[in-house]
Amino acid sequence: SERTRAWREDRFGMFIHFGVYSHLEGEYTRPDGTVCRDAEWIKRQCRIPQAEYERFAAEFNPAEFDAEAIARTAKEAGQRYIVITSKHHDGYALWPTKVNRWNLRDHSSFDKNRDILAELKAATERHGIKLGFYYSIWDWNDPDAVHPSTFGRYKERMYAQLKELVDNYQPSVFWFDGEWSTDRPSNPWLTQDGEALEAYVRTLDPKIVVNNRVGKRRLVDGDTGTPEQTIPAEPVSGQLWESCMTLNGSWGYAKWDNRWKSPADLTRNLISIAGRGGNYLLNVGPDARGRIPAESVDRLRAMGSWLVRNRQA
Ligand code: FUL
Repeated sequence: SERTRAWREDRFGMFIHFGVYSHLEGEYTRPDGTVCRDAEWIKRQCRIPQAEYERFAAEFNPAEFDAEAIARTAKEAGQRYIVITSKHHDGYALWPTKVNRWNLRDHSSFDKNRDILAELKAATERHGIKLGFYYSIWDWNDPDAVHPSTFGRYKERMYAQLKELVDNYQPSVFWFDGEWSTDRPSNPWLTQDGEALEAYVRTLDPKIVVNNRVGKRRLVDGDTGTPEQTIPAEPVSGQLWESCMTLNGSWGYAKWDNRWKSPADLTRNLISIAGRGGNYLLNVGPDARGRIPAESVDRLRAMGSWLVRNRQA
């Protein structure tokens, strides 16, 4: 369709996982001194108490987040769009949402005058790159999100946040996630919830590309399929798709994770995905200060120079 034509031609994008979890850099030391490791799931996997996670958030200060450098890195890599976690499962918003105070403006040690999504919007525009948002339907922070009887209240806040994102930053993509959560066993995210959410996004801006994780429906109903860490041998016929992958083994920054993929493997992935008609969304996880790890930048540069050498960029 008209909506997805440009997206298909974009082929290669940058995924960015960034949030309070980045402040922990993949490691949580429990009160008894033992260490628990994870990345963006660290709150759940390491059972960090809510009050303590909130204290980490209050310390979070990504002062070195450099949207211009990120956009330039994407450009040099041959990437044509960026999808950043506006809100991951922990519910923390990277923009100054008015819906609650669980966000980078109101609950951090970061400069109150900065808005990193606005900075990224401006930088991507300068470089002719599109900006999209990952948004988790699943929310570990909002108490109304887990109870069927209160879920409607959570949904209103979610809809209000999505409207803020569209009004403030005009995203080209909404990359939903977490609709598969089993946190509400008696009332999981229903088919009609996904359909209603997609219809709502269309009312905000009909041009926005939406991924299939908006809801549990037949894959072909969503704009784009989302294979994770794999290249489908046989893509679903008639469905657009995008393989998302990490550069090492983690989405969020983890200082211990040195399972870096080689530039040759990454370039092979890109070629094989493009050859099968898919898009490649390759992830970087900025550290606590907001910097993309040098290992990631090096790999993206190597891919970009391969593309230029082979006249693909
Ligand atoms: C998954 C999430 O649970 C992971 O944390 C990550 O965001 C990945 C891209 O999607 O569903």
